[in-house]
This record gives sequence, C-alpha cells and structure tokens, in this order.
Amino acid sequence: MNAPDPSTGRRSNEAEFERARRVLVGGVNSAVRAFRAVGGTPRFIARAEGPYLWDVEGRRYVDYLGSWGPMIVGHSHPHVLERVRAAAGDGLSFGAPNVMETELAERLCRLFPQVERVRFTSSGTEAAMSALRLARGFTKRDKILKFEGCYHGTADSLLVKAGSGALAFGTPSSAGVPEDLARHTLVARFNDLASVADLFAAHPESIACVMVEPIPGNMNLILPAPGFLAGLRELCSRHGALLVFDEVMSGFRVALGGAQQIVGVQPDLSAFGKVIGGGMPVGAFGGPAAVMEMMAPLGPVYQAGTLSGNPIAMAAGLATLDLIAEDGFFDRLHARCGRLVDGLAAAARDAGVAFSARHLGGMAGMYMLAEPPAGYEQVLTQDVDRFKRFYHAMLAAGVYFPPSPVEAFFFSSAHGDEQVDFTLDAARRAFAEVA
Ligand code: KE4
Repeated sequence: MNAPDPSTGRRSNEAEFERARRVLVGGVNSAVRAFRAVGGTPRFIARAEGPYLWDVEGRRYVDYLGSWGPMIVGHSHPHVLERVRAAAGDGLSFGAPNVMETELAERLCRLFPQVERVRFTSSGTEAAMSALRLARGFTKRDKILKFEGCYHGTADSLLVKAGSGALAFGTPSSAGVPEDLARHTLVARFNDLASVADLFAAHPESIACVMVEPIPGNMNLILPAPGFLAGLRELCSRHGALLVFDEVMSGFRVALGGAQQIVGVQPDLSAFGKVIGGGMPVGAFGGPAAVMEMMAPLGPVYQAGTLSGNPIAMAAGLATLDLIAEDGFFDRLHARCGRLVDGLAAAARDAGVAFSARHLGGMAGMYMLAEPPAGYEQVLTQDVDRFKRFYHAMLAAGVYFPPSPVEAFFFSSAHGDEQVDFTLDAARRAFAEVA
C-alpha cells in the first residue's frame, strides 16, 4: 500500500501524485490517467469493489471508468476472484501452453462466426498491431487506412493523423514516429464512405486493410451511420483489402457478440481486449484460418509474447465471460444504463444546460452538446470548459467518470438503482452549478 504522508500520517492524492511524479513520467503509467484533459489531481485508487472505487484518502466513488472498459461485471466479483485465486495457486506463468488458453479461444470462436483461429496478446495495442502486420503480410501491401478519431493503441503505424490534404498521406500524431512510416497510413473520416472510396481510388492495389472501431469510443461514443460499415465491407472486398474491426472496447461491451452482432457486418479480422481479460492484461486477434495461419509458427508473419495467454489472465477472462454470457445480461445492462443516460439528459434539461447522452449495452457517451455528435468534427465543438467543471463537481460528489470529454464511459452489472439514483442526484446539483 502507498506510504502515508509523513507530515500528517494520512495519505493524500496530492502527496501521492507528487511522490509518483518523482519516479513515474507524469506520475502515471498511461498518459490519459494524468487528468490533463480535465485538470486537477488524479485519484490514487486504493481498492475497488462492485461499482465502487476508494482512493487513498478513503473517499468512495461510483465508478463509470471501469478501468476503461474491462470491469463489466464490477470490481472484485466473487466468481472472478475465485477463479483467479485458484489459478494463482497453480502458478502465475508458464511460458508454455495451458488449457485455459484453448478454452477462452473456443469461447471467442463460438461467439464470432468468422473467427476460426485466435492469438492472445497482453494488450489491445499488441492485438491491433499484430492484426495490422498480418494484414500486410497476407496481402503483401504496405498501406493501411484508419479513421480520424479512432484509436487502436500505440503501435507506430497507428499513431498517425490525417495529412494536410484529404488524400494526402498520414503524418505522425506522436513524436518518434518516422514520417516514412506514417506515410503508409492513410486517414479517412468516420461515417464518410466517399473519403474511403477516394483513398482506394488514389492508391489502387496498395491498401492492406481498413482498420476501424466499428462503434468508436475513443472520440467519445459515436454511432456508425446506416450503411457505413456495410459500405466498408463492400469496398474492402472489391479492392482486395482486409476489413479489421478493432473491438478492443466494443467487444463484449455493447453486446455479447460485440459491434458485429449489432451491425450485422463481418470483418476479416477482429481485435479484442479489455473485457476478455476481466481486468487482467489480455488482448486477442482472430479471423479465418486461411488468414490467421500466416502467423508464426505456421506462417511468415512473426508475433510472440512472454505473457501471452497468461493463466491468471485467462482465468479472469473465462470467469468474466461466464457471467456476461448469462441469459439477459446485456438486456439488463442496456436497460439500467439507459436509466442513467436518460436521467442525466433530464437533469441537464431541467438546468438549461446544452447536454446529450446515449448508450449501447454498457458503453455510453455524454456530450456538452445539445445533440449527440455524428462524428469527430462535432465532438470537438463541445463546451470543454463546462465539461471540466461538471467533471469535477461530480468527482467531488463521489462520481468518477473517465477524465476526458472525448472518452466513452462504462456501466457494469454491479451498478444498481442505488448507484444510479446517487449519480442522478449529484448530477442535478452539478448541472445547476455549471449552468
Ligand atoms: P491497450 O493497449 O490500452 O490495452 O488497448 C489499446 C486500444 C486499442 N483499441 C481500442 C479501440 C482501445 O480503446 C484501446 C485502449 N483504450 C484506451 C481508452 N481510450 C485505454 C486507456 C489508456 O490508454 O490508458
């Protein structure tokens, strides 16, 4: 546990943040945790249970971050802990095949018809990065196409933003990514099929894959326009490119079968993460055997990982999937999350605040905009200052949302009427404060 503040003997978030910044870059191990988008001091979490987090000062929060998605059955679920404790008793890591890896892969193949073979990794970044390398190896093409506002982890080829002109090559969105590499990443606009068709026309027989979050959560929750994903499917098939659905966030979150169950479009490859690890480090990618078997050790596309398929992570993932596969799980999740979303919108309306919210299953978005945004450009027109003030008013009231106006938030089966009522009560006060 964190050392107490020497001057007071009590722990404080500020003191722990100051201490952390002396040895961890920015005091964090993932940039978005640093509260840069909302200001203020990150909360150092001491423990979590069900729908709640407690920080080192003993403050309790209703948690709608859910570790950025994994905690769909709530924190420290007894069934998950039981499976993890049992697995830990048998050893933490083998670096050799373990039956639980097969079991979890079998579940994925049953839930995603086009997935015949799976490869586990330890993060969503690795899953998306490896799916990309596989697409390039399978098609023998170097260019890839992604969308402005969609995030697929931190592989160099995916830290790329739109170039100056619509048909220009991508440019790095991070220092350290070579221009020569970024130019192989083309960037289109989500929900704008013409921008994709134009890039295919400008780069014939050069694009290995189109990678997309089918239901984006990294530019806040955005819904695919009717026909958009089917249009991507048709363009990829026509031009010999692979369609890659990055379901690291939407998979097992919007429905048991992910976004592809909702939208009825089947990609060539899918990337997964978050929920399938139940809070432990797991990523995965999968697709038809004919494509996946290009991967080592069977084929020439190399990929590996010391802790891939780690038994503790597999146990947590299997236990989580046991729970979310129960009859009616997603119907109940969608209905309860809907009460929260509708209640937030009503509270904002009563306070005269331009606000909107929507959700799918346990994935939700709220926007300081009168209407939900259709895409990336609209998301950026939010009243960010008002979001920051709302965010901190809710945090002070004991409600913990993701610390950014461009992130989705997450609802779990551990959230019940008590937590929703508590949240809406805090929201009514917060909206009145920021109106
Ligand atoms: P990880 O490497 O963080 O496990 O997964 C990367 C990733 C890939 N694809 C999608 C669609 C994702 O949402 C993510 C990770 N999501 C962020 C939240 N915006 C994780 C939070 C963080 O970066 O700390």
